[in-house]
Amino acid sequence: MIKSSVTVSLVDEARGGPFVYWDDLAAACGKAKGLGYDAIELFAPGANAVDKGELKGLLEEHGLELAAVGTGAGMVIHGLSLTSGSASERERARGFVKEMIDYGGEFGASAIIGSMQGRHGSEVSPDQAMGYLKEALVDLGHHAKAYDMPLIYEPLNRYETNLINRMGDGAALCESLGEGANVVLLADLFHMNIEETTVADGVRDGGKWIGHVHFVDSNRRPVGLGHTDFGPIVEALKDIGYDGYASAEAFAYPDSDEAARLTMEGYRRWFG
Ligand SMILES: [Mn+2]
Repeated sequence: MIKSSVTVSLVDEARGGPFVYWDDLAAACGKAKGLGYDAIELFAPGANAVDKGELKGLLEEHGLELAAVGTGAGMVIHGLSLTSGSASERERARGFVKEMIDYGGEFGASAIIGSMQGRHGSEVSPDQAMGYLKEALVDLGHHAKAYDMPLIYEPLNRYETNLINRMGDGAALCESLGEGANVVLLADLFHMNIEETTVADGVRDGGKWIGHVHFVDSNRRPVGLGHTDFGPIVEALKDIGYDGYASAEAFAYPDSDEAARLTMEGYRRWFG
């Protein structure tokens, strides 16, 4: 059974980014529950941004799960990257992610490596960057084992990383790390619309490694407001036996409430 989730951002520096609800966690939880969501996905400035007791109370009050926690604040606030040319910066990046793994872990939520993967460039060759990325994923996936939750790695489109852009390459990366590495893939339908031959083919290429889905239309607007053909994608997700979250990582377009409502409408249409 694929479950529904909606993103909540508390990160000022990410203003205008692809998150449905903003700023007010308590209000977002109330609205998510009102629309029938199973969970929220939290994008926070760091592991100390929201008191764990407060989050626990809100989730319990509304009968919501925590689907996952983002780690991109390490990049957008602190400029950290797991593939930086500086060893100390790579170490700080891992430290930031470990704190987020520890934070989410207590709620049974995985941490997501998206923008924190960084990119290769003048100081770091493609081979070096892939080496740093693999080392980091193994270390962080191992760290996540304490919570019996996998680490989620997200291939991004070419404008956001030059490391891994396609699900097939992501699956090969996971294969190379091995099952024991405790790393799964995030299938973000927006990135895939740019990079894959078809999004459905990309889902099949990711196959058993897919552990999380960002459920969004072709233009990063809520499901139904772009040109994505969801039928074949949903069929592919069923074929691979996917049973994680379909999480709304979409612009608050035309506004947060409508984006959340439209995504839930899409979720019910495609997965209900
Ligand atoms: Mn995403």
